[in-house]
Order: sequence, then C-alpha cells, then structure tokens
Amino acid sequence: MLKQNVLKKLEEGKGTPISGASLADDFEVSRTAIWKCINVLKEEGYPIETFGKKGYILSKASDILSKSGIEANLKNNIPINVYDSVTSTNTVAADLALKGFTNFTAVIANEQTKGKGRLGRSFYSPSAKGIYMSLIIKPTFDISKSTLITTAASVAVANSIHEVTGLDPKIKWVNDIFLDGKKVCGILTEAISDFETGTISHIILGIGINCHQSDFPDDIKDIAGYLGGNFDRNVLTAKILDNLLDQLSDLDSKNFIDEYKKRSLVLDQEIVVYKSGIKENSYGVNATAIDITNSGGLVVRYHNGQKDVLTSGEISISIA
Ligand code: BT5
Repeated sequence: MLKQNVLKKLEEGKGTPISGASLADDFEVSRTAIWKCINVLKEEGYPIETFGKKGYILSKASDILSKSGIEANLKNNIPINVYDSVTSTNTVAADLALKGFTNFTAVIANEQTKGKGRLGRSFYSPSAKGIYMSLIIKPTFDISKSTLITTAASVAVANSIHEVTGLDPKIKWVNDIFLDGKKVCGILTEAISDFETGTISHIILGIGINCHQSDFPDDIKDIAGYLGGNFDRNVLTAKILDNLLDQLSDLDSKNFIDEYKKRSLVLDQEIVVYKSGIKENSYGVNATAIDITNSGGLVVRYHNGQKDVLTSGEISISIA
C-alpha cells in the first residue's frame, strides 16, 4: 500500500522532485521506509532519479501502466484493477461482474494473451504497446439503449485521444477508431444475461488501443496503425474513463451523436456492406453512407435507390 501511495504522489508530480521527508511526513513512516519503497519501484522499472536533498523525481517519459498512475490522473472515483497480463480484460471483467463487483469497475491490462474482437475474431494485444481496458456497466437504462454504449464509447475514446495527443482520429461505424487510414482502436461490447430473469445483468465495454509502434503480425500489418508520439498511457486511460463516465451518465441527451457524425470516416462515402459481418464469407453490397440515426444506426442508400438502416453489430462495412 505504501508503495502504491508513494507512486501515486510521484505520478501526480511527474517531472518535479518530491522530497523524501515530505513523503515520509505524508504517510507517517520513516525516510528509510520511503527510500526502500523507491528502490523497489526502481527495480520494477520505474525511471526515478534522486536529486540530493530535493528528493525523488519520476521521469516525464515514464509510461508504465499502474493503478497509481491512472488514479493520479483520474477525476472520478471508481474501482480500478490493473494487471500486467491477462487473457482478456473483457473475460476478467465478466468474472468480476458475476462476483458482484460494482457498476463502473474498470479492468486494465498491459498485455492480453487472448484479446477478443467481435464474432470470434481476435485482437492483437502485445505487452507495453497498448491500452486494453474493460468497464463493467450495470444497465440502469432501457436495454434498447445499449447499442448507444458503443457509439458513446467511440466518441469518448476519439475525443480523449485528441485531448491527450492532439491527433484527430476518425470513427469507422460502428466500433473502430482510425488514424491516417489505419485502425488504431477497436471496441467490443458484450452482454451478460441473467438466465433467471431473462434480462441483461451487465454490459462489458472493452476498448483496445494501439499506442506505440509494434511488430504487427502479417495478417494485420497493412490495416493496423498506432497513435505514436510521447504520451503516458496512464494519462490517456484516465482521460478515457472520465470521458466515458460523462457520456454514459448522459446517454439520453444523445449529444454525442453530433460529435460522432463529425468524426465519422464513412459519412458521404461509398461503402460495401457485409450483412453477415464476415467479409470472407459473404458478398458485399455497394452503398452510400448517408446519415447516422439518433440510435447510432448507419443510414445507407443502395445503388438501386433503396434506403436501409444498419443497426446490428453483426454487420461489417468497408470503404469502397
Ligand atoms: C474489434 O473487433 O476491433 C474489437 C476489439 C476489442 C479489443 C478490446 S481490448 C480490451 C477488451 N478485451 C478484449 O478481449 N477485447 C476488448 P473487430 O471489429 O471484430 O475487429 C477484429 C479485427 O481487427 C481482427 O480480425 C483483425 O483483422 C483486426 N485486428 C486485430 N488486432 C488488431 C489491432 N491490435 N489493431 C488493429 N486491428 C486489429
């Protein structure tokens, strides 16, 4: 606990020195205890320097994901669980939800060994290169609005990326974030049903972001991109969580639909619609994307003039 508290102070004052004496006072321990803590953190890889009497300084370049690092930047007070490596944060979050963990519990990992995409696809999630996070949501709203969660989340993620890095990402309906024509983030929303009542007890919102350059496997190296640049994954994670909580508490206002349209990669574009969601197994139909409905559906016009509203997560589109 002392280690986490010390790290949180260093993360809050990142780039500026904090004296051992003030840390010792804050946590009512000896300076030797603080010194030992600092040594353990250094062994764990944290770039901490000692500046004589001025104290300890966590380098601005530090980018190790941690509970303390996220909490130091987070405005909301929600339970945060950070792991170095998990199979899938969605799987861990679903387990925690069934064990009774509260609404808006976050599960965050530095690596996933079995990251999930939609429809049985996988999401490549190498160590220290991305952010892999899931949020437990206990629906307090009409379940028909649950499709809006993915829409609201896309806006929250795209805006957060913009606020932290200055980049201008686009949203490809329904759940991908793109930068310079490449996918930098995918979102997977899963529902957990309560068999006894036949209702949805929890929604697990999963977000995967490629932050730093990595060796993408052959099958995705032409389509996957990364944010790049110098930023702290803790800062971006906290920003996404804060923006998500804002958007989710205000799903009814639908303010985010306008924002979604502004960031849309597909509006007014020629696209190909794959109704089974699987490009390889179904043939696509050409259409023009003309609007986004208030429920997050994509309005398209096929070339025979017929209009359609695509709403299902089982549908995939590509830019023609
Ligand atoms: C998605 O599915 O893009 C949803 C991805 C959600 C990942 C998060 S990470 C945290 C949470 N825990 C999980 O286990 N999952 C969520 P979909 O639209 O089906 O796209 C999957 C396809 O994207 C794959 O078939 C690849 O073609 C491509 N892909 C896989 N890994 C990628 C990556 N790292 N970056 C970009 N594209 C990738």
